[in-house]
Amino acid sequence: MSYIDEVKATVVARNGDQPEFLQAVDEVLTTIKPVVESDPKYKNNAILERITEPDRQIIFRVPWVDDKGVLRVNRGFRIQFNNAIGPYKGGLRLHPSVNLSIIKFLGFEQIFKNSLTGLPIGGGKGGSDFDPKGKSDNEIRAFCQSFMTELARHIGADTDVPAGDIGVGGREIGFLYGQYKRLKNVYEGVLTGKGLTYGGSLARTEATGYGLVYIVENMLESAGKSIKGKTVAISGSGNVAIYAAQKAAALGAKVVTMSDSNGWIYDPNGINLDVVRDIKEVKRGRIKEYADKVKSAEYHDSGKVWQVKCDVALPCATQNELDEADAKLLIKNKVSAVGEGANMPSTTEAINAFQKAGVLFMPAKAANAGGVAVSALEMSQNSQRLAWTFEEVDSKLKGIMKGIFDKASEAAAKYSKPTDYVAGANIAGFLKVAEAMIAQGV
Ligand code: NDP
Ligand code: 2IT
Repeated sequence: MSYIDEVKATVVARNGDQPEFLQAVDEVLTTIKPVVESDPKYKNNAILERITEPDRQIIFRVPWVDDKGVLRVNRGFRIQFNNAIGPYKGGLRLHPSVNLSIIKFLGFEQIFKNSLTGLPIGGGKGGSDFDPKGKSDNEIRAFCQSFMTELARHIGADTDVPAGDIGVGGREIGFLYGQYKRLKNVYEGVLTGKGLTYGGSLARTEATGYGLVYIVENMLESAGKSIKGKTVAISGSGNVAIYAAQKAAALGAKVVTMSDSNGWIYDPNGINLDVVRDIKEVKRGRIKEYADKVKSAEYHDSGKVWQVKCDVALPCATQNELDEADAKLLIKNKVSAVGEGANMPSTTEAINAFQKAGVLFMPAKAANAGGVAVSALEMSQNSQRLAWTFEEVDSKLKGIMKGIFDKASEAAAKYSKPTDYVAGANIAGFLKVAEAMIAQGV
């Protein structure tokens, strides 16, 4: 049995009940094979055994009191996966589907994504099965304070720096930060995605969506194309989806779809983002309301956005939201590029279908790295006690996305096919972390 297959078997035996984690590990180990087999040092240093086992897995009880005075209990997680190249860094997800498998897959992906940014950040992720939908501000605050009461002992500006993910935005980061400060009496950059009045960075809100469009544009340009004039299908209507749509429209594309977990909208005239932002960012409502307000739009509560004909598809909602049947439909409708704004939104079979059909495909680790990259820039600003302008941060983000595109392209050309950005991103991300692990001993 090859070294890779041995490690895969061990990971399956240890984590058989964690399908999302196994899916993420399988993709990385399969694609980095040419590198791992090119030098015995990876096996001799047990790099694959070590990189697939988190440094630390913290699971804790989160008790809080709801508005009716009823005591509720959720489960909290923080997975500190790998800190070879910097403090653990990665978001917190609040969604009822959260479990150990989901947080471990996200933490594992984060190791390679963070490495690709070129910035000194390790991989981590956390969250809870708490459902923020329909909760009052008071309940959100009660939950966040209780969650941080336990989390605070495990994190720190030089140890582990959480941020947002699904269900965690500016409001939640504020409550979490306030509680950390109260417990520790330290004013430090322990979280990113903070408000601009207390250490947040300009352009962090926009960063993931903007970065996604920047790297998709890099990929299209390398094939002699551009996003200008293209029809774009986006799923989701949260932080990543909204700012991907904004940047795509600014570059001359027409975004025709968005969605949430209840349904999706199609607006052949191009989505009016002011309306979406009012529904989602201000009123915390449902995407259905868009069709009540904009007459050219249709609302569907079954099917998916991928049935709409488009040139560019940007899945920006959640894992495994785009399966093989969706990929085949997109291919039939002549999609030319796919960029993953969400983490692992395409199933393995969907990725294989896109690659086989010659669709340009930019995987999540590279495509959505702009968010964590600007989080790392927020950490730099906090350490310097300075704040950079929007233009400064945005131009750094553009440079970082181009750097990621170049690294993924070079590794793809060297070890696989020039446009195999899946292998390219995994290999380029892996090489830096593995080098650092070997240098630091066991
Ligand atoms: P938000 O909470 O702002 O938005 C999430 C969106 O996805 C909502 O429209 C939500 O709909 C939809 N969604 C979430 N879960 C599901 C589900 N199980 N089924 C269908 N729709 C769902 O999160 P973000 O925009 O921040 O995150 C979106 C994706 O991007 C995630 O995969 C996240 O990990 C990834 N990401 C986020 C980064 C960031 O900086 N925020 C950085 C890199 C990646 P509904 O409201 O109905 O739940
Ligand atoms: O998946 C991700 O990269 C994020 N949710 C952002 C993490 C961060 O630390 O900004």
